[in-house]
Amino acid sequence: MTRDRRTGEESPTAFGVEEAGRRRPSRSARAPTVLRAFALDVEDDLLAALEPVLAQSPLRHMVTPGGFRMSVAMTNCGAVGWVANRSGYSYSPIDPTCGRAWPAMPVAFAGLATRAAARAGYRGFAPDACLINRYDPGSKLSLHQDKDERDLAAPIVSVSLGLPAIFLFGGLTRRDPQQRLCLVHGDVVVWGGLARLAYHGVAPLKIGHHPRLGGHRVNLTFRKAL
Ligand code: MD3
Ligand code: FE
Repeated sequence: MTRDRRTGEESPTAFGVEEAGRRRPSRSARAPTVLRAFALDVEDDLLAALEPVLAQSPLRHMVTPGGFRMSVAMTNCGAVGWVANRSGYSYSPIDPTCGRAWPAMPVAFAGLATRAAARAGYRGFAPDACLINRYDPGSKLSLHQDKDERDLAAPIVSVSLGLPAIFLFGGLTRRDPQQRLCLVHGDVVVWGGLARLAYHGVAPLKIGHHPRLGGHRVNLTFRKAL
């Protein structure tokens, strides 16, 4: 962990190894911005807004193009939603399970994402997609990059709720060394710059009990997909 000299915020360094003979990208370009407890003052609004979203577009286990059922249950809100199926990954305006539009992005969701991005230096971030991931004990997310969005210059904002998780992130290749970051209820992370393309994943969720979310972790991931 390092501390940003300007803001005092903790941020893990994103890339352990740099190419010999090249200038190291600045720390701010490589590292995500970790905003501890940033969502806590709106947690009631977030959880209240989540209910009707899940009622309209229920959580489901998507199947990857390779035929694997994902252990994380997912749904979306916003103009478009991330979907996986046998033919690939894409952003769709339609929820395939009900054939209708995804629920609108709640104002409390979008407002939080915009404020977090601004705090990290990204003014005017207006997400059009929010992927909602629900982890049960044992659920994990294998190492991957997020590259299905059109504008990779826009940051991704993630909000952690419920049980803590160990988040792994490496560099621009699968082989780069990985760092671990424990994310707990209320933490918000802004992934911009080089960190936006880092390989990342989530270790299997440990059993536990959270006063607001019971035996689960919920992650909200805000993106500009279109
Ligand atoms: C780093 N979700 O949905 S959020 C995903 O906790 C995803 O549910 C994880 O990875 C979760 O794709 C991690 C943090 C996150 C999201 C996007 C990133 C980290 C990222 C994109 C690039 C680099
Ligand atoms: Fe991801």
